[in-house]
Amino acid sequence: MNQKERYEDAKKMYAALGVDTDAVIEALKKVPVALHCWQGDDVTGFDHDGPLTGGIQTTGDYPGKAKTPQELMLDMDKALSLMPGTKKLNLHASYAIFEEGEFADRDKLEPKHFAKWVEFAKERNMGIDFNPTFFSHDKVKDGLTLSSPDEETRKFWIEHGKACVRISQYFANETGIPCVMNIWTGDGYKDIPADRMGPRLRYKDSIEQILSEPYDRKMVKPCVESKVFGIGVESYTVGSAEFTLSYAATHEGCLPLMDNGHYHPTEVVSDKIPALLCFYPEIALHITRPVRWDSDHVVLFDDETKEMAKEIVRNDALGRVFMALDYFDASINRVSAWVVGFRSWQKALLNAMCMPYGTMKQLQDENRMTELMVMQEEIKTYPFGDVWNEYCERCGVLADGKWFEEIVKYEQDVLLKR
Ligand code: RNT
Ligand code: ZN
Repeated sequence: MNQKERYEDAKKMYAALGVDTDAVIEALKKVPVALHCWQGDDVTGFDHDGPLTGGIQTTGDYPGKAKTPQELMLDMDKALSLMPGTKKLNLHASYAIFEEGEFADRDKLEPKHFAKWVEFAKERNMGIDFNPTFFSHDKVKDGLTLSSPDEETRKFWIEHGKACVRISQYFANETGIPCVMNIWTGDGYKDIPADRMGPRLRYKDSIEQILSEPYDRKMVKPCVESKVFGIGVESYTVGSAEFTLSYAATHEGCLPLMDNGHYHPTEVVSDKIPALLCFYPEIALHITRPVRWDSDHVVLFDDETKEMAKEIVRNDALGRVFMALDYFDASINRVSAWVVGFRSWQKALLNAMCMPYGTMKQLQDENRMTELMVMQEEIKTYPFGDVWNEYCERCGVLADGKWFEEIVKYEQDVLLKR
């Protein structure tokens, strides 16, 4: 059987469950997922020479890392060509592109420093998401930024945040697509603090000041990302889960952002998604793979990834959840890391969309839990791979088993020559 025939067979099997795979494929094509620029260069960026700080780390020294905006864009283009679906670009402020001899510190960043990214995104019909960069900078004082007791330090970072609101508005205006602006800081303490509330009150005030900068609520979507701990900030993080959820709940227009690497290892974000959807009109996600801790491994098509996608799809929330990938692995081919992660999340969404939720919910509500278990187990061995291959083909990208040859070639021709 060739791929078309296999797809036709699969389509019939899903149709018997009441799932229209053609409609699913068309629907998924339109769902935007943000691709993070920082996988391409180990979260280095272009505005500083110092190390990566803020409690996050990359490990590995695989050859071919992008060192200039041109290289990063070239690599990203290669990756994009191997990913099905609608892509959005996710940038950090540290990826500002300066002219020869020009420099602007984080508090002085302007839209013009991102004009080349806008051009890149527009040529590829992509929207842009944005992140102020509150790390890897000499004005991070004693590990603190927006929560610093030093008013000059705090002011600098508030000004950075405000500059980023203006840049986010510029991205939204230029692309015509809403810009999600995510606030995350690594602020915290390695050892036991004496005051856990003071830093949080300052953080709250700082975010309020940043978001007092005018912006169009429909086009710029500010979020606050929580975290349980980071390297060097093991005892206390200012932006904890309770802090960010409460902030978002009490500040209209601000979304909570959950990164599935930022919770205790037995907590699952898949269960938190429907809880938040009961209260928030919109939420945001950073999709990653935490291995024992917030290790930011490449996203795979694994159980929790599938569950997260299911919660978004079966609650009819694809239009309410802003999805972005967030991981960085320097130990493997970085372009491949981008592609595997993006394709895995696409697979998870497609898989979630191929489930007969109406029937399954009914079984649950009628307490027919035995049948529900049997059905959920049997769907696992349905011919999902044939639907996935068809989806890739209809998106004009190479199927599994084919795309990796392109990576090998690109590594030989481009990456190893750097
Ligand atoms: C860090 C957070 C944050 C960063 C990016 C680079 O733990 O997840 O989102 O990964 O901003
Ligand atoms: Zn994150």
